[in-house]
Amino acid sequence: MSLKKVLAQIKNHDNFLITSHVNIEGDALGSELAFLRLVKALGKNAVIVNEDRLPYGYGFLPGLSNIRKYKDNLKGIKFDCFVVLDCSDLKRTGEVYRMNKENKPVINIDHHVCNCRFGTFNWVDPYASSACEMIYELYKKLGVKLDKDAALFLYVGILTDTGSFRYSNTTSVTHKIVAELLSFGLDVVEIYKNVYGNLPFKDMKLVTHVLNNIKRRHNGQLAWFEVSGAVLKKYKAQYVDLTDYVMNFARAIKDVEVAVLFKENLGVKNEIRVNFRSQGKIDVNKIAQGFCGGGHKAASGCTVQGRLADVRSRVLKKIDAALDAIA
Ligand SMILES: [Mn+2]
Repeated sequence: MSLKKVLAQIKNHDNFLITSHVNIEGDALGSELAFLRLVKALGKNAVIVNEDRLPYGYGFLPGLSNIRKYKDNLKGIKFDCFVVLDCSDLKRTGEVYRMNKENKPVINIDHHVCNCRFGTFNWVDPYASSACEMIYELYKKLGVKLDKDAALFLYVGILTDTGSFRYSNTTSVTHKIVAELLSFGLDVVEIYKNVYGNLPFKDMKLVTHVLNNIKRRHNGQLAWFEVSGAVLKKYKAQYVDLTDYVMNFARAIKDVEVAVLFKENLGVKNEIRVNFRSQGKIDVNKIAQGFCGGGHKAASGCTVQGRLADVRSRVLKKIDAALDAIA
């Protein structure tokens, strides 16, 4: 069993480099910090290296000084095991995977359906709500006691990946785990305020601009938004991921089955990030895979080369066809 092998690898190594995916968010960050705390409790060394800077809303988490940015001076980091969390593909770590020049064993712990099993040791559980739910299991299996900080990290990951416990990945197991985490005295009001109530005002202006230009097609079953590079520049928004904000509004509209956000990449010409959300009838993991992306049945994404209008038309046609197929 892959979990057993992962447990053995954790026991057998002493120095871990931990990373996750680009566009880092709650589950990636929470699982990294919780994994780091876990191995430190076992008397081992660990450091987290991420491609991106910390997103808004997570500055309140303890232990952030354990996180280094890939662009920073990383000399002196030694590791004998490379741990990738909440990440479907090694290339989704950005450039961080390049640090494993000496081909140290790679542990891959993830819950994405589309995970490509890139690790030397893979533990992939698509039924877990979040990577954090899997890290919780590691604590139990390794006999490491949770404390308030570990509970906080795990809670943040589960909270964000389940859309605050309202997506279909929320199970009785999820709630049982969360019940235990809350017993450490977590302040759910304060956590929610930090994660979801911290958007800079100019970013909210961008959100309202994007919402204002929402479009629908397919008898209102398909809603979509787009954010051009020009609009991003105009609003000088700092927050990189508007997806959850605009998608929540799209999903609130009667009859909407699928919502899509197209965003021009400011850094790379003719590269479009596409994010999908589904109410359940359409498997958007499959749609994203058609464009070399992936994720979950109800939430996925891909990066497509091409001009915004061309990419948009190609992607929307695929969703039209999927909606036709269930009609
Ligand atoms: Mn996740």
